[in-house]
Amino acid sequence: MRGRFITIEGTEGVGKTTNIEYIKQWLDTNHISFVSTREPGGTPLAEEIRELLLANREEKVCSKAELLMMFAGRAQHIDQVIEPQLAAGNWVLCDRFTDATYAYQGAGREMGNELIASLETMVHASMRPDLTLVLDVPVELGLERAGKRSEPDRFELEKTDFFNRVRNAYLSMAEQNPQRYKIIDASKTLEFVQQQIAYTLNNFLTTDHNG
Ligand code: Z5A
Repeated sequence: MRGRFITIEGTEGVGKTTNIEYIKQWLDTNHISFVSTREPGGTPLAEEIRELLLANREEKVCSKAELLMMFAGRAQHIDQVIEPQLAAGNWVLCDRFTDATYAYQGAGREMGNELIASLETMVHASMRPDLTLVLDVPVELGLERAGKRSEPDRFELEKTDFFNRVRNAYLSMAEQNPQRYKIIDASKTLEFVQQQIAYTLNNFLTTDHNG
């Protein structure tokens, strides 16, 4: 049986990295074999593209170049990791996927959805995540949390307006497809956030996952 594809999304500092560790424990507890991966990145080549994308540089990166690099890395990641793992029956847990492109490039960079949809079709046809957890916090709180952690990368230097467009895009995608997207209120304590995640995953396992 094909594995399940779970993605985790949200704006800066919402707690994806922190909660992925919790989801990995949940998968282990449920004896589900899985790989944990991320975008941009996930293979040696795609990780090199990630470095190019995140580096602060004097040259302005044009939005189309950024978009194409996202999808170049994604094509490699799907070919080398995501698709073979799902086909082998393993679950794939991915920190960000194409929804991030709709949110950051489509809404954040104001590129719109049309170009992204055509690249999405080219790169992964009708393949979509089975479940997407959208960790949601007010932008200011996420930036405050992220700011305590490390030097800002090229994306983290964006203004609050940019991240509000990103956040609204995630909320709008979730509203349009509540079957796949589950919004987690990540502004609460970590304990409460993880209770919400466990509830969502347990539901997914018993209702959506027929294996
Ligand atoms: N990007 C894009 O533009 N287009 C695309 O298609 C894709 C990506 C795929 C890199 O992503 C960048 O790529 C990203 C979007 C763009 N933009 N940026 N920046 P990334 O996922 O690698 O990086 P990130 O979004 O910056 O993630 P992050 O900053 O690592 O945040 P996080 O993983 O969501 O948060 P965290 O490290 O788990 O938590 C942040 C801090 O908050 C940390 O100190 C935690 O201990 C604390 N925390 C977490 N949860 C809580 C709670 N509940 N209470 C209190 N404190 C908490």
